[in-house]
Amino acid sequence: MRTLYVFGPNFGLPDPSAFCMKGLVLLKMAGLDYETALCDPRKAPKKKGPYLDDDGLAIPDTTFIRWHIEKKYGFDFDAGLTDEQRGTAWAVEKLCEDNIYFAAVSERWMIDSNFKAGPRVFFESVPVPMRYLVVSMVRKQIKRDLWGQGFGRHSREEIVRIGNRGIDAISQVLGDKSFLMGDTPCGADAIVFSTVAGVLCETFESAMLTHAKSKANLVTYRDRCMEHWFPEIAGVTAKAAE
Ligand SMILES: N[C@@H](CCC(=O)N[C@@H](CS)C(=O)NCC(=O)O)C(=O)O
Repeated sequence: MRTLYVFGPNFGLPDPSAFCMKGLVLLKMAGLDYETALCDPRKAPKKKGPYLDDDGLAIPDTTFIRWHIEKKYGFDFDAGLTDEQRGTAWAVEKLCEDNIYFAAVSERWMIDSNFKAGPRVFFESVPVPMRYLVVSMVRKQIKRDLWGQGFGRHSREEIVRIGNRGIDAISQVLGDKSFLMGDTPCGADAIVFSTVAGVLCETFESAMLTHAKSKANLVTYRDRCMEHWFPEIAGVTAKAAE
Protein backbone atom coordinates (compact mmCIF):
# COMPACT_ATOMS: atom_id res chain seq x y z
CA MET A 1 0.00 0.00 0.00
CA ARG A 2 1.44 3.34 -1.09
CA THR A 3 0.18 6.72 0.12
CA LEU A 4 1.51 10.04 -1.11
CA TYR A 5 0.90 12.84 1.36
CA VAL A 6 0.09 15.99 -0.62
CA PHE A 7 -1.85 19.25 -0.27
CA GLY A 8 -4.58 18.42 -2.82
CA PRO A 9 -5.77 20.07 -6.02
CA ASN A 10 -6.21 23.84 -6.06
CA PHE A 11 -6.06 26.84 -8.42
CA GLY A 12 -6.66 24.57 -11.44
CA LEU A 13 -3.53 22.55 -10.61
CA PRO A 14 -3.32 18.91 -9.47
CA ASP A 15 -1.52 20.41 -6.46
CA PRO A 16 -0.39 24.00 -5.77
CA SER A 17 2.97 22.58 -4.62
CA ALA A 18 5.32 21.84 -7.53
CA PHE A 19 6.96 19.16 -5.38
CA CYS A 20 3.66 17.41 -4.63
CA MET A 21 2.82 17.49 -8.35
CA LYS A 22 6.26 16.04 -9.05
CA GLY A 23 5.64 13.22 -6.56
CA LEU A 24 2.31 12.37 -8.22
CA VAL A 25 3.90 12.36 -11.68
CA LEU A 26 6.81 10.13 -10.55
CA LEU A 27 4.34 7.51 -9.28
CA LYS A 28 2.32 7.74 -12.50
CA MET A 29 5.47 7.49 -14.66
CA ALA A 30 6.55 4.36 -12.81
CA GLY A 31 3.05 2.88 -13.19
CA LEU A 32 2.63 2.40 -9.43
CA ASP A 33 -0.79 2.42 -7.75
CA TYR A 34 -1.14 4.89 -4.92
CA GLU A 35 -3.57 6.74 -2.73
CA THR A 36 -3.26 10.34 -1.67
CA ALA A 37 -3.80 11.81 1.79
CA LEU A 38 -3.60 15.33 3.18
CA CYS A 39 -0.10 16.34 4.25
CA ASP A 40 0.28 18.26 7.49
CA PRO A 41 3.88 19.57 7.22
CA ARG A 42 4.14 19.73 11.03
CA LYS A 43 3.77 15.93 11.11
CA ALA A 44 5.85 15.19 7.99
CA PRO A 45 9.25 13.50 8.54
CA LYS A 46 11.16 16.53 7.20
CA LYS A 47 8.35 19.01 7.94
CA LYS A 48 7.63 19.43 4.24
CA GLY A 49 5.34 17.84 1.66
CA PRO A 50 5.15 15.57 -0.14
CA TYR A 51 6.25 12.36 1.49
CA LEU A 52 5.55 8.79 0.49
CA ASP A 53 4.45 6.02 2.80
CA ASP A 54 5.40 2.79 1.04
CA ASP A 55 4.15 -0.15 3.10
CA GLY A 56 5.00 1.60 6.36
CA LEU A 57 8.30 3.07 5.19
CA ALA A 58 8.15 6.88 5.14
CA ILE A 59 10.18 8.58 2.41
CA PRO A 60 10.26 12.38 2.50
CA ASP A 61 11.61 14.57 -0.33
CA THR A 62 10.92 13.93 -4.01
CA THR A 63 14.56 13.23 -4.92
CA PHE A 64 14.60 10.39 -2.38
CA ILE A 65 11.14 9.26 -3.51
CA ARG A 66 12.54 8.97 -7.02
CA TRP A 67 15.61 7.03 -5.87
CA HIS A 68 13.39 4.79 -3.72
CA ILE A 69 11.21 3.94 -6.74
CA GLU A 70 14.28 3.29 -8.89
CA LYS A 71 15.81 0.97 -6.30
CA LYS A 72 12.76 -0.88 -4.99
CA TYR A 73 10.88 -1.26 -8.28
CA GLY A 74 13.83 -1.29 -10.71
CA PHE A 75 12.34 1.57 -12.71
CA ASP A 76 14.76 3.81 -14.62
CA PHE A 77 13.12 7.21 -15.10
CA ASP A 78 15.82 8.15 -17.63
CA ALA A 79 15.82 4.92 -19.66
CA GLY A 80 17.06 5.47 -23.19
CA LEU A 81 18.89 8.73 -22.43
CA THR A 82 22.57 9.24 -23.19
CA ASP A 83 24.89 10.31 -20.35
CA GLU A 84 24.85 13.86 -21.72
CA GLN A 85 21.03 13.90 -21.71
CA ARG A 86 20.94 12.47 -18.17
CA GLY A 87 23.27 15.24 -17.04
CA THR A 88 21.29 17.97 -18.78
CA ALA A 89 17.99 16.61 -17.44
CA TRP A 90 19.34 16.61 -13.88
CA ALA A 91 20.66 20.18 -14.25
CA VAL A 92 17.29 21.44 -15.55
CA GLU A 93 15.50 19.58 -12.74
CA LYS A 94 17.61 21.33 -10.12
CA LEU A 95 17.21 24.70 -11.93
CA CYS A 96 13.47 24.27 -11.33
CA GLU A 97 13.79 23.10 -7.72
CA ASP A 98 16.57 25.29 -6.41
CA ASN A 99 16.08 28.47 -8.41
CA ILE A 100 12.78 29.02 -10.28
CA TYR A 101 10.83 27.52 -7.36
CA PHE A 102 11.99 30.27 -5.00
CA ALA A 103 11.14 33.02 -7.51
CA ALA A 104 7.63 31.52 -7.77
CA VAL A 105 7.28 31.22 -3.97
CA SER A 106 8.27 34.86 -3.64
CA GLU A 107 5.69 35.94 -6.24
CA ARG A 108 2.93 33.87 -4.61
CA TRP A 109 3.60 34.56 -0.93
CA MET A 110 5.18 38.01 -0.79
CA ILE A 111 2.89 39.90 -3.21
CA ASP A 112 -0.25 40.79 -1.23
CA SER A 113 -2.75 40.38 -4.10
CA ASN A 114 -1.29 36.97 -5.03
CA PHE A 115 -1.23 35.87 -1.42
CA LYS A 116 -4.90 36.81 -0.98
CA ALA A 117 -5.91 35.02 -4.19
CA GLY A 118 -3.76 31.98 -3.44
CA PRO A 119 -2.01 30.70 -0.30
CA ARG A 120 -4.42 32.52 2.05
CA VAL A 121 -7.11 29.91 1.25
CA PHE A 122 -4.94 27.23 2.91
CA PHE A 123 -5.81 28.77 6.26
CA GLU A 124 -9.58 28.97 5.87
CA SER A 125 -10.13 26.04 8.22
CA VAL A 126 -8.35 27.89 11.05
CA PRO A 127 -10.97 29.66 13.20
CA VAL A 128 -10.96 33.47 13.44
CA PRO A 129 -9.24 35.24 15.23
CA MET A 130 -6.48 32.58 15.43
CA ARG A 131 -6.38 32.57 11.64
CA TYR A 132 -4.85 36.08 11.46
CA LEU A 133 -2.10 35.08 13.85
CA VAL A 134 -1.33 31.83 12.01
CA VAL A 135 -1.33 33.54 8.59
CA SER A 136 1.02 36.24 9.84
CA MET A 137 3.37 33.69 11.49
CA VAL A 138 3.56 31.44 8.42
CA ARG A 139 4.11 34.38 6.08
CA LYS A 140 6.91 35.70 8.30
CA GLN A 141 8.50 32.23 8.28
CA ILE A 142 8.40 32.12 4.46
CA LYS A 143 9.97 35.59 4.39
CA ARG A 144 12.77 34.36 6.68
CA ASP A 145 13.23 31.25 4.51
CA LEU A 146 13.54 33.40 1.38
CA TRP A 147 16.05 35.65 3.13
CA GLY A 148 18.11 32.61 4.14
CA GLN A 149 17.90 31.13 0.65
CA GLY A 150 18.95 34.49 -0.80
CA PHE A 151 16.06 35.59 -3.04
CA GLY A 152 14.55 37.52 -0.13
CA ARG A 153 17.45 39.95 -0.42
CA HIS A 154 16.58 40.81 -4.06
CA SER A 155 14.04 43.34 -5.34
CA ARG A 156 10.94 41.96 -7.05
CA GLU A 157 12.38 43.09 -10.39
CA GLU A 158 15.60 41.15 -9.75
CA ILE A 159 13.70 38.02 -8.66
CA VAL A 160 11.54 38.09 -11.78
CA ARG A 161 14.62 38.65 -13.94
CA ILE A 162 16.25 35.49 -12.55
CA GLY A 163 12.96 33.54 -12.77
CA ASN A 164 12.44 34.58 -16.37
CA ARG A 165 15.97 33.56 -17.34
CA GLY A 166 15.19 30.12 -15.92
CA ILE A 167 11.96 30.01 -17.92
CA ASP A 168 13.98 30.88 -21.05
CA ALA A 169 16.40 28.05 -20.25
CA ILE A 170 13.58 25.48 -20.01
CA SER A 171 12.10 26.77 -23.27
CA GLN A 172 15.53 26.62 -24.95
CA VAL A 173 16.26 23.05 -23.81
CA LEU A 174 12.73 21.87 -24.66
CA GLY A 175 12.76 23.37 -28.18
CA ASP A 176 10.21 21.60 -30.34
CA LYS A 177 10.44 18.25 -28.54
CA SER A 178 7.33 16.73 -26.94
CA PHE A 179 9.06 16.22 -23.59
CA LEU A 180 12.27 17.65 -22.14
CA MET A 181 14.59 15.09 -23.68
CA GLY A 182 12.59 13.72 -26.59
CA ASP A 183 9.41 11.92 -27.61
CA THR A 184 8.91 10.27 -24.23
CA PRO A 185 9.02 11.69 -20.69
CA CYS A 186 12.14 11.38 -18.53
CA GLY A 187 12.47 11.84 -14.76
CA ALA A 188 13.07 15.60 -14.99
CA ASP A 189 9.74 16.11 -16.77
CA ALA A 190 8.03 15.49 -13.41
CA ILE A 191 9.32 18.76 -11.94
CA VAL A 192 9.76 20.67 -15.21
CA PHE A 193 6.08 20.17 -16.05
CA SER A 194 5.04 21.00 -12.47
CA THR A 195 7.14 24.18 -12.53
CA VAL A 196 5.86 25.32 -15.92
CA ALA A 197 2.24 24.59 -14.94
CA GLY A 198 2.71 26.52 -11.68
CA VAL A 199 4.21 29.55 -13.39
CA LEU A 200 1.43 29.48 -16.01
CA CYS A 201 -1.27 29.34 -13.31
CA GLU A 202 -3.58 32.31 -13.93
CA THR A 203 -4.38 32.78 -10.23
CA PHE A 204 -1.06 34.53 -9.69
CA GLU A 205 -0.34 37.81 -11.45
CA SER A 206 3.32 37.99 -12.27
CA ALA A 207 5.73 39.12 -14.95
CA MET A 208 6.83 35.45 -14.87
CA LEU A 209 3.32 34.40 -15.97
CA THR A 210 3.37 36.94 -18.82
CA HIS A 211 6.83 35.79 -19.85
CA ALA A 212 5.97 32.07 -19.74
CA LYS A 213 2.80 32.70 -21.76
CA SER A 214 4.93 34.25 -24.51
CA LYS A 215 6.77 30.92 -24.92
CA ALA A 216 4.46 28.89 -27.16
CA ASN A 217 6.45 25.69 -26.64
CA LEU A 218 5.98 25.93 -22.86
CA VAL A 219 2.21 26.42 -23.13
CA THR A 220 1.79 23.42 -25.44
CA TYR A 221 4.19 21.38 -23.25
CA ARG A 222 2.08 22.19 -20.16
CA ASP A 223 -1.11 21.20 -22.04
CA ARG A 224 0.46 17.99 -23.39
CA CYS A 225 1.74 16.93 -19.95
CA MET A 226 -1.55 17.82 -18.23
CA GLU A 227 -3.46 15.70 -20.76
CA HIS A 228 -0.92 12.87 -20.33
CA TRP A 229 -0.92 12.68 -16.51
CA PHE A 230 -3.98 14.61 -15.33
CA PRO A 231 -6.62 14.38 -18.07
CA GLU A 232 -9.30 15.17 -15.46
CA ILE A 233 -7.73 18.61 -14.97
CA ALA A 234 -6.54 19.30 -18.53
CA GLY A 235 -9.86 20.81 -19.69
CA VAL A 236 -10.07 23.07 -16.63
CA THR A 237 -6.57 24.45 -17.26
CA ALA A 238 -7.24 25.14 -20.93
CA LYS A 239 -10.47 26.99 -20.03
CA ALA A 240 -8.74 29.15 -17.38
CA ALA A 241 -6.11 30.18 -19.92
CA GLU A 242 -8.70 31.44 -22.48
N1 LIG B 1 13.17 19.18 -1.46
C1 LIG B 1 11.78 18.94 -1.14
C2 LIG B 1 11.03 20.25 -1.17
C3 LIG B 1 9.58 20.14 -0.66
C4 LIG B 1 8.98 21.49 -0.34
O1 LIG B 1 9.65 22.55 -0.41
N2 LIG B 1 7.69 21.47 0.03
C5 LIG B 1 7.00 22.68 0.43
C6 LIG B 1 5.75 22.86 -0.41
S1 LIG B 1 6.14 23.18 -2.10
C7 LIG B 1 6.51 22.54 1.87
O2 LIG B 1 6.05 21.51 2.28
N3 LIG B 1 6.59 23.60 2.64
C8 LIG B 1 6.04 23.62 3.97
C9 LIG B 1 6.93 24.28 4.96
O3 LIG B 1 8.05 24.67 4.57
O4 LIG B 1 6.46 24.40 6.08
C10 LIG B 1 11.22 17.90 -2.11
O5 LIG B 1 11.84 17.64 -3.15
O6 LIG B 1 10.20 17.26 -1.78
